Amino acid sequence: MTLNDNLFVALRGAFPQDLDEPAIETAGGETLVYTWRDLDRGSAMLANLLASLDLPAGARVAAQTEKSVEALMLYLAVLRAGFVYLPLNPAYQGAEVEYFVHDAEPSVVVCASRNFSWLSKIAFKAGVQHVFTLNDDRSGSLLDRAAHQPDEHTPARRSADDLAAILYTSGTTGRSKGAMLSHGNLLSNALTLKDQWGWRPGDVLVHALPIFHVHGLFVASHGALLNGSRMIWFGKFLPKAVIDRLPSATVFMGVPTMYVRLLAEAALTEAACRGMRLFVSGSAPLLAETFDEFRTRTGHTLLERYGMSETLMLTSNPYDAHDGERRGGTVGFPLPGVGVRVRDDKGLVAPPGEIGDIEVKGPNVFRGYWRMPDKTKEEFTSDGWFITGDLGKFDERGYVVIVGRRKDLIITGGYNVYPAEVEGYLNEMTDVAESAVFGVLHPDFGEGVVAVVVPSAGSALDAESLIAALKARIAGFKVPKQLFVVNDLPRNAMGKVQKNVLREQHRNLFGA
Ligand code: MLC
Ligand code: AMP
Repeated sequence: MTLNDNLFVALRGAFPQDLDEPAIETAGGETLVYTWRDLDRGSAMLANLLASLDLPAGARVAAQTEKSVEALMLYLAVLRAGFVYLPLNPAYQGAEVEYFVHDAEPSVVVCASRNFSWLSKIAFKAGVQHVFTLNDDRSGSLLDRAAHQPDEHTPARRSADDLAAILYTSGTTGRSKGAMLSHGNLLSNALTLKDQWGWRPGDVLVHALPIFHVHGLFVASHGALLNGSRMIWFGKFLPKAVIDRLPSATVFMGVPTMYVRLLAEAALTEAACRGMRLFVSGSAPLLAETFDEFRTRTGHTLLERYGMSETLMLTSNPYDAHDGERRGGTVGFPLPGVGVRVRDDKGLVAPPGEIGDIEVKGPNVFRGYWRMPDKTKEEFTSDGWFITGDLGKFDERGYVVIVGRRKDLIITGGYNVYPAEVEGYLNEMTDVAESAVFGVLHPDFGEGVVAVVVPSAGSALDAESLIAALKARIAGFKVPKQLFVVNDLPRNAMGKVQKNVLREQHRNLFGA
């Protein structure tokens, strides 16, 4: 394997000698066992189907499907055939999908059959040539068509700088940006994590994360695949069922909400976790009480790491005790080969203990935002460091501590919500003069989305109807859990809405 290769070649090269061994076992519903040969053949047939479509070089393949092993095979097939994978949260609705399809101009869209009628209209209108369906019960036109393809396929030659995936993220001022990740970005990060987290023969990963974000698609799946490790595969995170499967596994990865929900189950005991080697947490801040309670209940210390779509993983707490303890409230040390620095307001590199902007450099850092060269430039310093938008510091022992965010972003249950986007949808509703969206502590989701809305002069608004209207337009996780109709918004002398005042006023809303 070389670092300058198609990522698929590296993943395929790690498959065990005996391809008839189980690779993935589905859980939480029907139990199906997929062998390594199934992954190889399935991804070859899908890659051959893509190759038969005569797509232009660099074509994007967008997938808005439920989680399934076949959806993972589709991702592998896109890599294998040398195209660019564009995963989309199945919770996205019409307006959201329309933006991504117009912006990314995919050549192929794969969606669930139940969404085909509206999604295909959007896609064909935007000039997409091929729309296939794929469901989580192995049905759909994608597999029907792939069934006629040969089950062998030579991976397309790709080099480290070639694009492998686009992940849509951010959009602080409204527009979501497509982070372009290369084969080299993904492979270098996966190899680093394999080494850092001590992946070893016999490991079994419980995979219960969604596969349209960095955490589930790259960190978790690449981790297992690159180690030739079996996965116990949950289409949906089901805490009780996950605990039932821990005795047959060694590694679990989750967002803090998943740990909160696991801890809510009496079945989460030391005995249930006896065979486990590693629990990783990331994507959102992990509360100290979750960290402490998990250790008390299970005897395991959560390993917290820090990442983002644009940079993959940047830092990690140590796996090996020789390298240091896992410190709650920190996200650990910069990963080997990854430069992380903190700069103060004057642009100087801050000494330990001082808070500033977290910036990153390394082979993990993305190739820029899709068709947004100016935006890309803005988010890099003149000396080539990517500005994460997170605020933090190094502690006295060199661990990175995240203390806040410069970007106006809410992270709820590991999903990012951009207040400006939700405000945009609210403000265009009839009788809404203006709105403010913000996050407050939530016992389950970490942060819960809240909105305050001002009606236009002489009109009345009703919170329930506004929430229902939003639910009909945008993904459920973005919809405020609480919405208040108010007369005006608190503003500072400059006329800027004071979200800190709103957050303070509603601090105890969810009893967190
Ligand atoms: C679902 N809902 C959410 C939500 N998930 N609301 C707020 N925040 C969330 N994260 C809504 C649903 O729309 C539904 O609304 C209601 O909450 C109840 O849903 P649920 O059944 O409780 O949710 P569930 O399906 O169990 O999902 C919860 C979850 C899921 C925590 C399992 O959100 C999840 O998988 N989160 C992981 C996200 C993730 O992978 N992030 C990684 C990003 S990568 P209604 O109104 O319909 O009832 C990244 C980089 C890095 O950040 O460092 O890793
Ligand atoms: P995304 O754009 O979805 O990739 O989200 C990336 C953001 O998630 C980062 O910029 C951080 O703000 C946040 N994040 C990821 N991991 C952690 C963590 N361990 N602790 C706190 N925030 C995190």
